[in-house]
Amino acid sequence: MDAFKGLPEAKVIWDPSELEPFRVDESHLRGVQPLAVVKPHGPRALRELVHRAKTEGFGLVPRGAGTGKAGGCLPTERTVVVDFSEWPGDIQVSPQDLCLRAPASAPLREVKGSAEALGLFYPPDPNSWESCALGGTLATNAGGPNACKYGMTRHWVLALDALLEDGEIHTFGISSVKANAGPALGQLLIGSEGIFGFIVGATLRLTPMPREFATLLLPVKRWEDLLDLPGLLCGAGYLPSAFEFFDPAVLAELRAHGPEAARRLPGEALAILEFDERGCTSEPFLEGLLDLLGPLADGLEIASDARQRQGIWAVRRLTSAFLKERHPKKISEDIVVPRSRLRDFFLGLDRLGCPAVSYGHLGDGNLHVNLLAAGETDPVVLEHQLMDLFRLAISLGGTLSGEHGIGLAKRDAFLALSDPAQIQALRALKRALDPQNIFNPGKVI
Ligand code: 2HG
Ligand code: ZN
Repeated sequence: MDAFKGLPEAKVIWDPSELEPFRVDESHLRGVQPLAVVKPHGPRALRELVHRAKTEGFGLVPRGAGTGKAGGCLPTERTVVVDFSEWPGDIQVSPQDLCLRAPASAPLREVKGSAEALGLFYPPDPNSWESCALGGTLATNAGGPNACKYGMTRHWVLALDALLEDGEIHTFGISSVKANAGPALGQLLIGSEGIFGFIVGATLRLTPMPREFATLLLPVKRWEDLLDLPGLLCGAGYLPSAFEFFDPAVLAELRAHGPEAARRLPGEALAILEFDERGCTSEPFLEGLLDLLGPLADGLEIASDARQRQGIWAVRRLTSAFLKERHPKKISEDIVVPRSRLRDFFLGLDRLGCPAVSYGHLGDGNLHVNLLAAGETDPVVLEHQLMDLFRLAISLGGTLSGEHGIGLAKRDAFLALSDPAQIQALRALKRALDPQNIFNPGKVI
């Protein structure tokens, strides 16, 4: 491939058999074969790639660790995958500035670990946190259980280094929470899935590491009883750092076929609640909580040590992979509704007759609604089921993606269901920032 000959500071892969792994991520989709995969090792490679993309007319698709759930890093027609796994740079923590600098290639696990080693906390915790790369979490604005209290990735970014269409890396933001000189352009790049430019590094905000955890298993007999709880707790000043749930179908499947630890899970449905503020294991705190829960507190179990806490989280963390293994062709969505509309959402889902099972982040209304039989469903029927699901979430003041993003998987639905003025504005931005449409073409908008 002439277009890639003599590319400086880069490793280039174009042997078709070696390109195969780059056609998949953690979504149910498969990309086309890319022209090549380039692993840049420095800014010269990116400058040259942008130049060649413009002159030879191919697109550039960014890739982190390939753990995305919406197909954002999958190659489309006439594209080159830019794999940032070998992008250079170290993780540097500044306790004085309560921040951390890291390259896009840094594994999120190491980012969180470097902060923790100095008693500091970087909260974003997508389910893939042990295998994903920081760059991917920035491009997709990743979430996770802790978003319930701490917010999303975008709430923890102070500054960004990003490749723009001039082929250069530019920095947006500074190492302080206060930076108000004009609109925050860096925020536009976070969660944009690489359509405006590629994030190559970031300065992240940190906070002191919580040291006390109250981790609770809350089994219920009637699963609807869980649905008002997130709102009730928040309204009463109890903000959990995580509030996860399994509906009866998911819990039954975990119990019947899951690992040993899952077989002991109690209840017809189950919530995992965690608090992490100082004093959350004290009697007054827990008594207040029990009062609030009333009769629901009857089966409550409190993890008594770190091992038990880890055991509970291990089951929650494997749920996605476990269901995928049992239902390889399932489709998993990640709609959101405001906490106060959770009951209305599940009533609506029943009314639609949607054959779905659910688990996920009840505390912030972000639900992983799974269509287990998607593979055996007539594609036209499936399409209707998904659109009905998205419409229901939107009609309740929610949205079609809480944390996984749009990518390829939800592009059509996003275009069909969004305010046309918003899509027009996004397209105008795309034209302004990437007039030749070289950055992740065919994604999101
Ligand atoms: C989780 O919360 C992840 O487990 C994955 O966001 C959910 O597979 C899924 O849909
Ligand atoms: Zn999730």
